[in-house]
Amino acid sequence: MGKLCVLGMGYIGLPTASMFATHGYEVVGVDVNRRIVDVLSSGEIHIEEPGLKGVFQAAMKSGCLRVSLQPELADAFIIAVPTPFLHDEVGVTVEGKPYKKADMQYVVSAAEAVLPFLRKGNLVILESTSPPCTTEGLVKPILERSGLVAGQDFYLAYSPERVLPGQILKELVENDRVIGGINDASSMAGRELYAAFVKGTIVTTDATTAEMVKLMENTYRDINIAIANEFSRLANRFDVDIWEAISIANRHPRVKILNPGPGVGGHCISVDPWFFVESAPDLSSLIHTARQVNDSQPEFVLSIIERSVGNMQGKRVAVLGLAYKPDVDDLRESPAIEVAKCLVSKGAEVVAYEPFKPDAKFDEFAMAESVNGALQDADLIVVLVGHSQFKQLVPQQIRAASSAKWVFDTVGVLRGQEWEANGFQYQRLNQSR
Ligand code: SAJ
Repeated sequence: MGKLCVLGMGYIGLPTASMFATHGYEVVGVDVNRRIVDVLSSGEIHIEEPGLKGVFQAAMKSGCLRVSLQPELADAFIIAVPTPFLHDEVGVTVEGKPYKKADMQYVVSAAEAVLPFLRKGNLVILESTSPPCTTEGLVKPILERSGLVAGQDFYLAYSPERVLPGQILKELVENDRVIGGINDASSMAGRELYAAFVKGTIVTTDATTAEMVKLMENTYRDINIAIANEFSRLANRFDVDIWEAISIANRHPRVKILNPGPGVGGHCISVDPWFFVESAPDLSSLIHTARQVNDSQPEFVLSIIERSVGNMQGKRVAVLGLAYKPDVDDLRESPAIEVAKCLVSKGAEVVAYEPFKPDAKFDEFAMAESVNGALQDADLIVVLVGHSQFKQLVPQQIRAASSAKWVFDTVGVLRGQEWEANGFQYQRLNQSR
């Protein structure tokens, strides 16, 4: 056991720091955001994740976890900062197709923050999802500015986080863990560290393979969701209920089509495939196309709504759900927000309700504090996230609270017949009859 600095107190860094602290390590959780450091220091957490508060508070109470704006001397450093894409800079392929580029500034500044505290024998792990060759090509040269040689004087490895938001604590422990060292000694040092709490198999490889593995996992899922979304458009063209078609196709023993929806959001799957496209645009046309399909799904949802409702000008829309997926509070890259903005751009008046982030603010549309607040005077209801709470909506009660004519269920969570029995025109995504 020893002392650990975890840089980045977000969705990955905070649970990781808490787990190490409850498994015998002295941990300093570092974040550059003073508000986050203040909230954590007061014993509260700034993100919603089942079970996280309990583990974090146990770690703080035990005295093994502290939070700070600065790293300090330690045995190991884990970098778990965001790698979003640049919002105001795009690349263009030789065929003229635009692609998004990774914003590596947080990884660079985290590595630079470690630099003054790096000592012989230390271990540095990068967990942030990154384009191939980041550990060798970006992080290693920064750390070697210390005069120490990576792999010889200190250990360096890439170990991707692979946990599913909503199940982070369980998956941190149970998932297999990949450690990609820049040499064998670095992989071994990484394996020893994570063995503190990982019950899954710890697989060692080299750093660039580990980076590719992470990107391949999320890209694979993105492409599979893209084909589900494309099937939904085809089903719409051929007047087929996509949900029925998928459930029948999935009876084939080797077919498992995922769910179509309003698009792909979150900080991972909608971002990571771009790292391949950016690194090798000439080799990534399938990946690129899947991204474009998923990114344009909000417009498809809008077209479905317009087909039933007609001109959206002046229509009052109750939008239920803004998070990027069910039962999480994360709004990053959420397609639901894109759908809401598309509706506004067509002249609709949108009032949105997001139970996990009721205080979120948007320039384009208003937020309600409850389902009923959003429903007031609505002409149509659009369900954009399959939150458990929305599955429990009782159409009789909604009828009493609202004179809305249409209900669009883009995530297939409502029982359509009950809504129809209560006088709503109910439509699931793509269901055209
Ligand atoms: N989605 C669909 N249809 C589906 C499944 C998902 O439209 O059938 C949408 C969701 O609504 C959401 C998006 O895709 O908008 C992504 O959701 P997700 O649950 O598939 O994945 P994430 O982004 O929450 O977490 C993923 C996971 N990766 C894989 O499953 C390969 C997780 O294990 C990673 O650790 C995480 O990315 C990450 O941090 O990279």
